[in-house]
Amino acid sequence: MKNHEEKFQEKIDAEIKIEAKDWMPEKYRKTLIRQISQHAHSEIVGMLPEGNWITRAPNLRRKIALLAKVQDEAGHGLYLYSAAETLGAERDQMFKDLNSGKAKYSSIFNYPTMTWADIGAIGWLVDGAAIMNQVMLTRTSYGPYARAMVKICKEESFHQRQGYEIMMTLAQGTPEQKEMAQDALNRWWWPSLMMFGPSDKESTHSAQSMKWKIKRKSNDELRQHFVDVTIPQAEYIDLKIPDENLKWNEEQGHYDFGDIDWEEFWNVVKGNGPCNKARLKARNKAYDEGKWVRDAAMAYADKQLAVSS
Ligand code: BYC
Repeated sequence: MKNHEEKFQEKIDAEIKIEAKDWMPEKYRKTLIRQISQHAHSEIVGMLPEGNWITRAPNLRRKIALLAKVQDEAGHGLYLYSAAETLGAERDQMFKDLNSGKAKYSSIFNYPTMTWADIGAIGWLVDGAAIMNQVMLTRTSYGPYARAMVKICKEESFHQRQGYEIMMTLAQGTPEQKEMAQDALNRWWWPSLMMFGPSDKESTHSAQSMKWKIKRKSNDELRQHFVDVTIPQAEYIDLKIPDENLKWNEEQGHYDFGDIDWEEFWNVVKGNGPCNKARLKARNKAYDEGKWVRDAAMAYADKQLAVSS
């Protein structure tokens, strides 16, 4: 007789989605809660560097697009927190773990947005990297996560284009504007490559997550794909990728690229990046100031329950 674990793996291998009420190994549940909540936190913290520029967007069209993008990110966070809740995670606990610094979120959001061109670079590179990873997640084995990713990916595509269009406009503008775009690319390129996580041989969770089809492509595979599609985009707008070792590898049909500074990556992940403390401070402030809204929503829900029972 097959045990639960064997039957579960058979379902995964047969590409049958796992749903909230299905039996699942405890470690599968925990891995998903970890990844989905980190993903949700990334969306919410990711609103901060861009939110910083809403009041300073150069014109009304840019302001409207940026406002919409940041609102989309709040929505993505909400779908993802909801997906994590289907696995038994408590939303308030997830917030507390983020606010205390216990939970992780993407390293990329610990870098500052210094100029308007950074908003272009974030859309182009950060959302571009996110899409690469998230398109794979539309086929992840856990149904509620996969379905949330479908809508998120559609919106991310718009985000990526709005960023690339900002970069294109600046790159075709005055020499100062072009320099601003190049400077933003210089600062965001390497942190964007770090978004995909440690190299496959250093990745602790990849082997099990690939077996369970939570992840369908490895960190290095996705990073390589991102490099290969992004280089022609940089060439098209005449900007230079800040990597002296970038070279087309005819034999393997991809670009070889330079070494990533993993020390910087782990330093940022451990809380010592340029903006980690400011990000957590902003999240804690928002949480504390939003208490009255949560209390009011709970009081209203209790009242509705009392009326209906
Ligand atoms: N930053 O074994 P590994 C967005 C951690 S936001 C920080 O390879 P895994 C957007 C990892 O958590 C999109 N930590 O892990 C929003 C693990 O630590 P723990 C964000 C990182 O999970 C606003 C350890 O390193 N996307 O789109 O198999 C504006 C070992 O790593 C990072 C997602 O979250 C990192 N970059 O693979 C614009 C996608 N990388 O948990 C855009 C969903 C690794 O053992 N997540 N770590 O303490 C994933 O696909 C995977 O979790 C990862 C990592 C590929 C990120």
